[in-house]
Amino acid sequence: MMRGFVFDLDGVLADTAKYHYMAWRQLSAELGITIDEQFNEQLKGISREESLERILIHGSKSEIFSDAEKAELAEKKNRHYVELLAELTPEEVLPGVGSFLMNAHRHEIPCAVASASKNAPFILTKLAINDYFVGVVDPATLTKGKPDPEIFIKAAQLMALQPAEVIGFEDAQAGIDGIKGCGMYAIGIGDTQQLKGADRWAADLSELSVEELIQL
Ligand code: B16
Ligand code: MG
Repeated sequence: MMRGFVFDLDGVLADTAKYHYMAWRQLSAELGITIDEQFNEQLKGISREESLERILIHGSKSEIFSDAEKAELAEKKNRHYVELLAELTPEEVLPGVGSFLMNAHRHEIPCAVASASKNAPFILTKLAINDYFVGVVDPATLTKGKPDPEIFIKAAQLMALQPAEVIGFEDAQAGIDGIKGCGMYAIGIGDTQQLKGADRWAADLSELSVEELIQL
């Protein structure tokens, strides 16, 4: 039996990826670097600092900036991202999220969040789904980001469960790799054609049943 669920945020609970993309595109344009949606795919699930590094390498500008300047650039992107998040409302949860979380609660299945985003607590509060989670892993406490399984192992610990008792939901390849890396059951969410190694795939949570999943 499965005893707990761990959710990625961006792309699984809410479509915040579009705001990340808008904020990165604005910063990139200011730096004279062009990024498109296809490039943006490889930023999903990746930390803010690592995302900036990938953009700078893409624009052959990684060597130009000092570490302090890179920290300031990452901060600038975040200021713009947080401005965009101000408009976020509970209606922007992805399809099926509300009823799935309610069902999990009804069955007393604990849920946790394993997001690379340092803005996760703020976003969960804006979406009004904060109370459904026993915990949110703080990405600042991690020694390695996704695809390392550390964040998912910590999420299982927050629920006092073994990874093998937990189902993980992810929209990014780095996340699926992290989930499988600690022996959890992985469900790929979204336009999942490209997600390799998941145990199962769904367009969104509305296609999945809590009652069926806990029997796995
Ligand atoms: P922040 P997830 C990730 O969220 C995003 O997919 C990724 O694009 C972003 O860079 C990362 O969070 C860090 O976010 O800048 O808000 O700390 O998919 O792991 O929920
Ligand atoms: Mg994601």
